[in-house]
Amino acid sequence: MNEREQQITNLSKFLSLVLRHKPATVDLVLDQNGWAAIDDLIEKANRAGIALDKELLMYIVDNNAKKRFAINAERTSIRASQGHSIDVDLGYTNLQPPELLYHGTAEKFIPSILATGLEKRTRQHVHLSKDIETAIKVGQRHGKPYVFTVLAGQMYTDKYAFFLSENGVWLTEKVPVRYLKETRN
Ligand code: HQG
Repeated sequence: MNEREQQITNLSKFLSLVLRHKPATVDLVLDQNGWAAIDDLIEKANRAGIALDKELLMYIVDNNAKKRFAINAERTSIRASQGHSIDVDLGYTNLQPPELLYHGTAEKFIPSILATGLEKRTRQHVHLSKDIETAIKVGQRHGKPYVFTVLAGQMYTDKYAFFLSENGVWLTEKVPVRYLKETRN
């Protein structure tokens, strides 16, 4: 990674931190839907010694591989599209998911997951991927990856709510063990 790429990665992590988990680290306040005013965010970041301007911010939003951040229509506010630990209302509507979704985790979590099902832990939702490759990448963040197949269509029939984040991640409240299956390619 060159210096510019490292700077972009660090800033992207900073944005995830303040827009998903800890806005107070730079004195930022998010509204109830998770939005921060862009000018305010930049000013507070600068005050905390973080070099950020509007051009750089927009570059990160547009070029982020996972499209983690969304900008409002007026281009005045920014929020994270998913991944929050703080309580925000993202306003997504309940949507019928594909028949199968995937959850990438680490092998070490399998016994616990098979005991209690998938729980959202520190986040606002359990995160599910639409394909196995993405799920493997998510799981790798935690250790040796393992992918559960989630019977999402069946869950939806059984009245579990599903939401699709603006960046293509499926979200739900929890996944009981009976909807988890071994993944077969
Ligand atoms: C595990 C990234 C034991 C769960 C990704 C996961 C995603 C359990 C971990 C997004 C469990 C939580 C979210 C149980 C769940 N017993 N372990 N009963 N239930 N777990 O990071 O899904 O790069 O909060 O399997 O791409 O890994 O940040 O959730 O391993 O979309 O944009 O508890 O974060 O996106 O870990 O990742 P996380 P996640 P970003």
